[in-house]
Amino acid sequence: MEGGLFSAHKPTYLLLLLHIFLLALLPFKAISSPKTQAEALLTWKNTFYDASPSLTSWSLTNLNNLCNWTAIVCDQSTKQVSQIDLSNFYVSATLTHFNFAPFFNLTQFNLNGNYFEGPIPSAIGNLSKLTTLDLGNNFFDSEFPEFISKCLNLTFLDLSGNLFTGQIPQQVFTNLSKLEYLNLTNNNFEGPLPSNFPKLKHLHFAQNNFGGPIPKDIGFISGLQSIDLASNSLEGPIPSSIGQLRELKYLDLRKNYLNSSIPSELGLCTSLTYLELTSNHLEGKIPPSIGQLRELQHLDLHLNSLASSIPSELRLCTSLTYLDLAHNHLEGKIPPSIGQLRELQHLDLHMNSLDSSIPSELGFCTNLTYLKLSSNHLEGKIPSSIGQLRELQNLDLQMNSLNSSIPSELGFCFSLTYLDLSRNQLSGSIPLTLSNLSHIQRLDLSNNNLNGSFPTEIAFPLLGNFYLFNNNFTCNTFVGNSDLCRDARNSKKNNNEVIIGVLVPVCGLSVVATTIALILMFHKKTKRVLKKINSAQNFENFESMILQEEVKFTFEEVVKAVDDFHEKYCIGKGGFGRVYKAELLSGQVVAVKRLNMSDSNDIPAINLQSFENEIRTLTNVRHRNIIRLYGFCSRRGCIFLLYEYLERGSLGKALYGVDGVTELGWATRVKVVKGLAHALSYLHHDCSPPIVHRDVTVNNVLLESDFEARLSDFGTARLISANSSNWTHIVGSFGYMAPELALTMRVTDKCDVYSFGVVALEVMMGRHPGDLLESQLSESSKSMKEDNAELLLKDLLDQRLEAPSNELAKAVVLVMSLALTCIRTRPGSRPTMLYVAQKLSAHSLPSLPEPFVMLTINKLMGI
Ligand SMILES: *[C@@H]1O[C@H](CO)[C@@H](O)[C@H](O)[C@H]1NC(C)=O
Ligand SMILES: *[C@@H]1O[C@H](CO)[C@@H](O)[C@H](O)[C@H]1NC(C)=O
Ligand SMILES: *[C@@H]1O[C@H](CO)[C@@H](O)[C@H](O)[C@H]1NC(C)=O
Ligand SMILES: *[C@@H]1O[C@H](CO)[C@@H](O)[C@H](O)[C@H]1NC(C)=O
Ligand SMILES: *[C@@H]1O[C@H](CO)[C@@H](O)[C@H](O)[C@H]1NC(C)=O
Ligand SMILES: *[C@@H]1O[C@H](CO)[C@@H](O)[C@H](O)[C@H]1NC(C)=O
Ligand SMILES: *[C@@H]1O[C@H](CO)[C@@H](O)[C@H](O)[C@H]1NC(C)=O
Ligand SMILES: *[C@@H]1O[C@H](CO)[C@@H](O)[C@H](O)[C@H]1NC(C)=O
Ligand SMILES: *[C@@H]1O[C@H](CO)[C@@H](O)[C@H](O)[C@H]1NC(C)=O
Ligand SMILES: *[C@@H]1O[C@H](CO)[C@@H](O)[C@H](O)[C@H]1NC(C)=O
Ligand SMILES: CC(=O)N[C@H]1CO[C@H](CO)[C@@H](O)[C@@H]1O
Repeated sequence: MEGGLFSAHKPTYLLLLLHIFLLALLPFKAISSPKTQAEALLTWKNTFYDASPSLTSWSLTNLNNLCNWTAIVCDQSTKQVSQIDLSNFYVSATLTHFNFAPFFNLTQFNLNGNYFEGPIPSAIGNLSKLTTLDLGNNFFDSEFPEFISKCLNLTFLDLSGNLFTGQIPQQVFTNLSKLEYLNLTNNNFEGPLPSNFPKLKHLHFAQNNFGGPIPKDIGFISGLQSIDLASNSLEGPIPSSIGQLRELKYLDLRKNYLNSSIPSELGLCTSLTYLELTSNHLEGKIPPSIGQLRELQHLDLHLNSLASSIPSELRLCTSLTYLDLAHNHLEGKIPPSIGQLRELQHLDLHMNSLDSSIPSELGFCTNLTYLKLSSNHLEGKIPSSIGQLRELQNLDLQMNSLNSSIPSELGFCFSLTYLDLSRNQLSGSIPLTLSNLSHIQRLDLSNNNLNGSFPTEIAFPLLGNFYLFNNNFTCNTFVGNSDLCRDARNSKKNNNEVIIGVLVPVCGLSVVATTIALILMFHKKTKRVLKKINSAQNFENFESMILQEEVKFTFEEVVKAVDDFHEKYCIGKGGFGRVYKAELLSGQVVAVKRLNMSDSNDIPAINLQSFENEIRTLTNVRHRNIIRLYGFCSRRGCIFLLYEYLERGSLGKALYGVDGVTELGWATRVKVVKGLAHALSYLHHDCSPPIVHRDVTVNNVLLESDFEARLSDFGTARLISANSSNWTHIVGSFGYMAPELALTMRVTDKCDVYSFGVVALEVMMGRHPGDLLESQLSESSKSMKEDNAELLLKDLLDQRLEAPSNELAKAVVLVMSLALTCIRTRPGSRPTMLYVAQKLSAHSLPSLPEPFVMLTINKLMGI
C-alpha cells in the first residue's frame, strides 16, 4: 500500500479499490483500515474546540498518508496506527466523539497536557493491547474509569492532574498484573488506598483525599521504587512492612495525619535517597537505624512531634545534603558528629528544645548554604569555626541563650545574605569584620546585650534591613550621623528601641549615607514576627492577624488612622470591597483593602488554615514591580489586607486621566509594560508555589512617581476562591479574561498572559482593544479577520501621541507583537511571561521588517 497508489485525480475510486482490497485481506475482522482510522481521527478532530495548527497534517487531502500524520505512529508491518501521542498539543475537546473501534490494536494512547474534559468512554476498555495510557493534566471529571481493568497489558497508567472523584474500586487492579507505573496525583479521589499491585514500581497518589491507614501489606509490592502519598488524609501508623522495600528510593508521606513512631524497619530500605515525612503527627524518637540509609540525600521530618535526642547514628548518612528536623520536641545537644555530614547544604533544627552549645564541628560542613538553629535553648558561644562556611547564605540563630561575643570570623562567611542573631544574650561590640559581608541583605542583631561603638561601615552596604534595637547602644553611638538618630524621648516607653533601615545602597565611592530611615518605636514590645492571634473554626469568629516581619505599625493604628473606616478615607471601590488610605502617625501611608466576606456563601468552604498559609506566602513576595503586602487582619467577618500605598494611583487613571497624554509618552508606556511583564514573570516562575494573579487589568497596575509599574492585588482573587473547586463564578474582570475560562473554568498562568496582552495593547492603543479581541475569537482557527490583518499599526496606536520613531518605534513594535501573541485564543500558543519579560529586556531591539508607517497588524503577528 504505497502512498503513490492514490493519485489526486480519482481519490474516491482508488480509495474504494483499497477498501475492497483490505476487505479481501481481512474478511473476518474488517473493522479497521488506515482509511477508517484516518476518518475516525478526522471526525474527532472536527470536534476540537480550537483546531491546533500543528495538526494540519490531519486532513482529508492527506488521507493516504496516515502514518506520516503528526502525533501518529504506525505499526511497520500492518501500517495501522499503533500509537497516538497528542501530549501537549493544547487540544480542547472530549473523548466522547472519538470512535475507538478502528483502534483496538493501539498500544499507546497519550493525551497528557491538553484541555480534554468530560468522562472516559467505556470503549477504552476494548483497547486490549494498550500498554501506555496517559490522560494526565486534562480536565476529565468522572469517577475512576473502571473498565481500564480490561486493558490487561497496561504497564503505564497516568490519570494525574484531572478532576477525577470518588473511591477506587479495589478489584480494578487485580487483573492489571503488568502495571508498573500508576500516577493518580492531584485529583479528588477519596476512600481507602488500593494495594493490590504485584508489579508496581511507581505509586503516586499525592494531592488527593485518600483516607484511612496506609495498607499494612504495602511492603509486599516488592518492586516499589517510589511512593508518593503526600497531601492526603491518611492516618494511623507507617506500616513496618515498608522495611521490605529494598528497592525503594523515594518515599514522600508528607502532609497527612500519620501518628505512629517512625518504624525502625525503615532503616532496612537501604536504597532510599529521598525521605519526606513532614507535617504529620509522628511521635517517639528518630530511630537510630536511620544511620543505615547511606544513600539518603534528603531527610525532612519537620513539623511532627518527635522527641528525645538526635541520634548520633545520623552521622553515618554521609550522602545527606538536606536535613530538616525543625518543629519537633527534640532535646539534648546537637551531636558533634553532625560535622561528618560533609555534603550537607541545608540544616534546619529550629523550634526544638536543643540545649548546650553549638558544636564547633559544624565548621566542617563546608557546603552548608542554609543553617537555622533558632528557637532552641542553645547557650555559650557561637563557634569561631563558623567562619569556615564560605557558602553559607542564611544563618539564623535567633531566640536562643547564646551569651558570648559575636566571633569576628563570621566576617569570612562571604556569601551571607541573611544573618539573624537576635534575641540572645550576645555581648561585646559588633566586629568590624562584618563589613566584609558584601551580600548581606538583612542583618538582625536586636535584643541582645551588644554595646560599644557602632561601625557605620557595616550599615552602608546593606540593601535591606538592619536591626539593632534593644541593645545597649545609645543615640550617642551614632554621632557623626546625626540624621540617623532622632530623640527617643518621644517614645512613651522610652525604651531605647532603635531600628535603622538602610534603604539605598551606596553609589560610587562615597560612603555617605544616602537614605537612612530611623524609626522610633512607640509601642510595647509587640511581637513583630508573622503573628497569628487567634483563630476559630468559623469565619464569623475568625480573628487573626498576620503582619510582615518588617512592619512597624499595629492594626489598631491603622483603624484609628481611617477613623474606623470612615467613608472620607475611602479611595476606591472594587468587586471585592473598598480601599482606604491610612496615614499613620509615623508619616507612613498604607492602603487598606477591606474585603467584605460575610455576605458571601463561599466562606464556609474556605479552609482557614490554608487561607493563612496563603497570606504568609503572599507577604513573602518581594519584587520591584509588585506592591508589598504588609499583612492581613480579620475581624467580624471582614478581611483587611494592608498594602503599600502609591500616590500616583493606577495605570488606568494615568491612561485616561487628564494628564494621560503628556505624562505617558511612548518610552514610559514601554517601561510600564516591561515592569508588568517582570512582575508576572516573577509570580509565575520565581515563586513557589507559582502565583497566578487572575485579575490583571489597568486598574490593578499602580504607578510609582517615576512611572515604574507595580502590580497590585495579586492573590486576592486566589484567596477568595481558595479551596472552592466548585466555583459558582469565575473571579476576573470583564474584558481582560481569557476566553478559555468560559469553557474550562480552570485558571492557569496562561490566563494571566492573556490579560497581560490586553493591558499591553490597551497601554499602546490608549483604549481597550475590545474589537481586536473579538475578531481573534470569531476566527479562532485562522489568524485574524482580514480587515484587521491589513490594519496599519500606526492607526492602531494611541492617536493622541505623535508616532514613535527610531529606537522607540522598535520598542513599540516589539511590545505590540508580543502582546498580540499573548491574546491568542489557544492558551498553549501564548508565550510564557518569562519569555515575554526576557524579550522585552533584551539589550538590542529587533529591527523593523519594513518602515514603521507601512507595518500592518498581519506583519506584526509574523515577527
Ligand atoms: C513520510 O514522510 C517521509 C519523509 O518525511 C517520506 O520519506 C515518506 O515517503 C512519507 N511517507 C508517505 C507514505 O508519504
Ligand atoms: C489488529 O491487528 C491484527 C494483526 O496484527 C489484525 O488481524 C486485526 O484485524 C487488527 N484489529 C483491529 C481492530 O485493527
Ligand atoms: C467495547 O466495549 C463495550 C463495553 O465495554 C462493549 O459493549 C462493546 O461491545 C465493545 N465493542 C467491541 C467492538 O468490542
Ligand atoms: C500482551 O502482551 C503479550 C506479550 O507482550 C502478548 O503476547 C499478548 O498478546 C498481549 N495481549 C494482548 C491482549 O494484546
Ligand atoms: C505524577 O504526575 C504529576 C502531575 O502530572 C507529575 O508532576 C509527577 O511528576 C508525576 N510523577 C512521576 C513520578 O512521574
Ligand atoms: C479478572 O480476571 C478474571 C479471570 O479472567 C475474571 O473472572 C474477573 O472478572 C476479572 N476481574 C476484573 C475486575 O476484571
Ligand atoms: C492514631 O490515630 C488513630 C486514628 O485517628 C487512633 O485510633 C490512634 O489511637 C492514634 N494512635 C496514636 C498512637 O495516637
Ligand atoms: C560540595 O559541593 C561541591 C560542589 O557542589 C561538590 O563538588 C563537593 O563534592 C561537595 N562536597 C564537599 C565535601 O565539598
Ligand atoms: C554564658 O552562660 C554560661 C552558662 O549559662 C556561663 O557559664 C558563662 O559564664 C556565660 N558566659 C558569658 C560570657 O557570660
Ligand atoms: C575583613 O574586614 C577587616 C576589618 O574591616 C579587614 O581588616 C580585612 O582585611 C577584611 N578581610 C577580607 C578578606 O576582606
Ligand atoms: C555592657 C552593658 O552596658 N550592659 C548593660 C546593657 O543594659 C542592660 C539593661 O538593659 C544592663 O543590665 C547591662 O548591664
